[in-house]
Amino acid sequence: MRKPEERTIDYGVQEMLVKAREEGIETAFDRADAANNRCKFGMEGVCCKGCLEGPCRISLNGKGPALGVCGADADSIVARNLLATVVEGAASHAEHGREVVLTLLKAVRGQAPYKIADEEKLYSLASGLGIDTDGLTVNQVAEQVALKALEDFQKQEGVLNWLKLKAQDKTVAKWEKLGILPVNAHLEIAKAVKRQAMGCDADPVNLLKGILTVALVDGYSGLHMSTDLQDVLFGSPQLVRSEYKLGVIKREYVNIMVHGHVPVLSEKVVEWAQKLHGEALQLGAKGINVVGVCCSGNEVLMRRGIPVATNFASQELPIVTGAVDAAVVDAQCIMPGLTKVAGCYHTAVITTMPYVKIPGAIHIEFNPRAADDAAEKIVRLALDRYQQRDEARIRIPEDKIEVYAGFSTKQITGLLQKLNKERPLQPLVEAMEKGDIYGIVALVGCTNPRTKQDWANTEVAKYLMRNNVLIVGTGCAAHSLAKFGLMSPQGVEYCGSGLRRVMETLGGLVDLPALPPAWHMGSCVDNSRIDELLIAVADYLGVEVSRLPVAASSPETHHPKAIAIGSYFLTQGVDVHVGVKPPVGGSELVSKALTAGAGEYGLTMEELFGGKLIVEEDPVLAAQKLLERINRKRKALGLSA
Ligand code: XCC
Ligand code: SF4
Repeated sequence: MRKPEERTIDYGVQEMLVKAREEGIETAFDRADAANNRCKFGMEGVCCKGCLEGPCRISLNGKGPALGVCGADADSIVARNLLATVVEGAASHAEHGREVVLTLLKAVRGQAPYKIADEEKLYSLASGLGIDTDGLTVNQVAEQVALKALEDFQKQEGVLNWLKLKAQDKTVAKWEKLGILPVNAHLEIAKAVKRQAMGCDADPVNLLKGILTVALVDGYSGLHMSTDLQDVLFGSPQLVRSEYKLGVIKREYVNIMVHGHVPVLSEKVVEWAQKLHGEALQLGAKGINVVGVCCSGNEVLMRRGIPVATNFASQELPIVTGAVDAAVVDAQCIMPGLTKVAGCYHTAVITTMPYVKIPGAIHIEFNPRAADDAAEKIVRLALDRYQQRDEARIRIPEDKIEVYAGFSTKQITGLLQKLNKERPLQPLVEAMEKGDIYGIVALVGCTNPRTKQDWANTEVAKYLMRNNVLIVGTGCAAHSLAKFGLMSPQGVEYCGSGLRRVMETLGGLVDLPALPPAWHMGSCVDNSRIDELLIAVADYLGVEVSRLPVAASSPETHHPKAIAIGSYFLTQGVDVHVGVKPPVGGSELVSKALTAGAGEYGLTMEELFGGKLIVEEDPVLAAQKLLERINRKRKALGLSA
């Protein structure tokens, strides 16, 4: 059993791990320790459960079977398994996108209680999609945009509308040549599920191409579409101040934790928490306090400044404070363990989606049409549970910290316009050319109960910042950086002098001593914002994204979605680091295709697109490798090394 300080560097979480142990409550960290004897075949990706002739396992030392019963070898099995993983990630994100589309469509047809919040973004999407808006009302424009989005789940030929809308033309031409352009999200997902099934695609190179197609589905029908339409519905984020860590849970308030991903739910919970404020007062509480976890937390933080309690690995720990009255979830990254922990307290765990239920949870179905009804019920349930608290068992860590979030591309360009009205990217690009900003690294992805929570995420970021690399963060990795001060003006303490200077100048434009050197760009679907920023810089320089001195890093990965996002960045030629080994080691072909340099091994990602996968568990070595890659790209661009 690891000690609390070996499981996480977050003091509040450590304190709650001790409390959990005292009270005999098991958490994901305990289960990770107990499940220590991991299957080597699984870890290397050579276990196939594709049919009832198996499971088949390919020997790792050459002394056992080299083929499955059907004759599949390690290369096919590893490639198929990886495809299945990327499909899970892309399906999660594409379904997220589709839910948002349907919400928008119902809203503008008067069938769901949501309104358009960002007309400017709506019109820019409409124009990008080639919609003639002449004579149309705002709602009619939104309807046309939503229908264009729906086409990406229906059409039988052509290319995803959202890909054409968002990707760089030159890169699209590359994908076209390779034959990996996706037609429609559902079709590609179904095709991929079929091709990895028993007796279908066995050619590892062809399977890798299949992975790239699904990665593009993830990027466009998942990330970009979700962010775009969420901004239309709920507004594009602007700089916002808030707080992080378990100390944001307040003893005198009714506490509701929102967890999951799609803001269609969390936005309504926030709204109803405000509406029922008076009823909380009547119960003797000071109000209703909504706190976020994981990406739902990111969504309401970015747009509403709602504080964040914690990230993935420690999602059960807010409940251990004894002061969370309801935990409401939608989909993805919800540990079934939540209801076991909640069962030891008065906390109600509320599931909301018909296809995401957990034994022991209360199910209140949430759909856009009945959004107000459901959200009201959810908040009332929290009020009800508040009255059942056991005061004697409440202990809330005091630790909390200030953050600034809300870095949408709109926010960033708006800010830079204060320096250069006509060409806002000029100051940023100039700083990059001078080396004051040596490069940009997207610090993304998760935390993982098997590794020390927040440690690798923050170590990689700090090392890079010292070397003047600007960090842009999303997902649970952004939570890690926020929890440790890197997303506040104080974060400049960790910066090299160039980066520090730039952040101080930019901070001055918004009356802050400095801008945080790690920009919080949102949830995991908001990796689209990072993509958008990189494309804007690349277009400004007249090059492809693959040539920029930038990279992505996910030091504490766990979810298939993170693997899908990483694959998406690889298709654009961005180097991607992961700090947890993906299960591909059993196939030299697959691992080399991902990790070898151009010319080092047959056909590789680097050769095709210009970026590769870097697998490195040690955060310092990882940061050094990323710097070396950035250095190389700087030189190739003719910038000082
Ligand atoms: Fe899940 Fe988005 Fe990973 Fe966090 S970062 S653990 S995927 S919640 Ni998406
Ligand atoms: Fe074994 Fe082939 Fe069936 Fe996989 S698909 S379980 S390798 S027989």
